[in-house]
Amino acid sequence: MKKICVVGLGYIGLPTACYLAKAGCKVIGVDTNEKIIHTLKKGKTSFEEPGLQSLFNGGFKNFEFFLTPKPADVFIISVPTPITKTKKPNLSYIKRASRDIAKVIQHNNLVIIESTITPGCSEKIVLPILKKEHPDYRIFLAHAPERAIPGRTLTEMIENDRVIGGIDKESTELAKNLYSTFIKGKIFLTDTTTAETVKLLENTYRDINIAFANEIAKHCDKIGINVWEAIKIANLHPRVNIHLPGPGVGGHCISVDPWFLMRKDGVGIEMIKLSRMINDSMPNYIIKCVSKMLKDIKNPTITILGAAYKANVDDWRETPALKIIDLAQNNKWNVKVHDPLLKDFPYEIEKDFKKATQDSDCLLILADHSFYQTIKPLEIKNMKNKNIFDSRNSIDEVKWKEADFIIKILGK
Ligand code: SAJ
Repeated sequence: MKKICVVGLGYIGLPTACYLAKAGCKVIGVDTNEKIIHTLKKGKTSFEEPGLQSLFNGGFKNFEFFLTPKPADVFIISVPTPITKTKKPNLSYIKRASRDIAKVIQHNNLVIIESTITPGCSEKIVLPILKKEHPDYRIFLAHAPERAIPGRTLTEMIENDRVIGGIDKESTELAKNLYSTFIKGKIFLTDTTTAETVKLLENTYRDINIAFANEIAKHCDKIGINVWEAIKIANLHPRVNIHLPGPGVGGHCISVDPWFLMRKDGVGIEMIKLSRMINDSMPNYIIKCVSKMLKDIKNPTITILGAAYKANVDDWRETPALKIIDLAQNNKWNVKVHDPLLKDFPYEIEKDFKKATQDSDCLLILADHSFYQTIKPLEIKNMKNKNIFDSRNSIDEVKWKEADFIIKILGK
């Protein structure tokens, strides 16, 4: 069996490494974060994802962990590709991983990039770095962007169709053979730049669609109709699929990837930019709506329910909750944050729901974790004023009304 070196053991690298270890490959897991390596060496996964710990246990004997890449047959790069403050793609992690791999790469090795990258990055940036030390080496290189959604990563990693684009036919075939060891979905083969672009199109499509939903939500608030019902009915049309409004788009992908599609000359980007702006401004809109509810309360206390970027994940990257907390504090509101899943959040997280509602004037649902469905509104007796704003249309309104809550739902 092959020896695979997975560089970057985050939300995609670790599950991919686990599937390969389970398939019998010898896996060298690499991460520059010592804490992650230490945790993994002890047999514990470094983040929560349904089913991940047991998958990891199953292949544990095939793993070795290091801070830098070691010689292998195949290298998989799954490091972050964030954006800078000025919204430019930050490829520094990709470049660093490529440089580290170049130090140990051997003739005929295959390198696969899973990270989301800019069109042209594989051929124009990664390949020259890999070949710099050994221009005579035959190096196979392919882009195989991940498509799994956090919360369902393990299932989607196997079942989703994949796109793989190599710099040549052999690279594409070699990457396909490796992924076929654990993927059940169809694998579409193409060139690297197309594969790079496809991944960006998928997330940009979703961002634009959500921006549309957010605009309709604001419109429905104005004209007094229910956006959730309107979208549900519109989506009954066989060729319509409008996404859902919310407090803004978070996560490490959808709020970031559209910026990777922007070209220097600005051609064809108007709609992408506008959608980013609309989604990024949703926290302001949410705060405006909550302000209306609290207009008669001096120095109110609000309790944010769910600060993760979406329901049932322990991930707060790019979460709109951060901006909402900032805006609320700028308004001189007292802010409490409750989240049953988050750890290491920049603001203090109250894990005890009862303490989180103590003396609060308003509950503000941002991430509709399943936990909140278990709350019995009649049992909440310690709030100063009973207001609830739901940005996800997740609550059972009858139950909250019974408990005398004043309810406002985004777009309803
Ligand atoms: N959101 C809405 N309305 C919706 C759907 C989502 O406001 O109708 C918000 C969410 O609350 C969240 C953000 O958008 O803040 C993103 O959440 P998501 O569930 O749409 O997507 P991610 O970021 O968790 O995962 C996406 C997925 N891409 C697509 O569905 C096209 C996943 O398949 C990709 O693998 C992942 O990005 C990635 O890594 O690129």
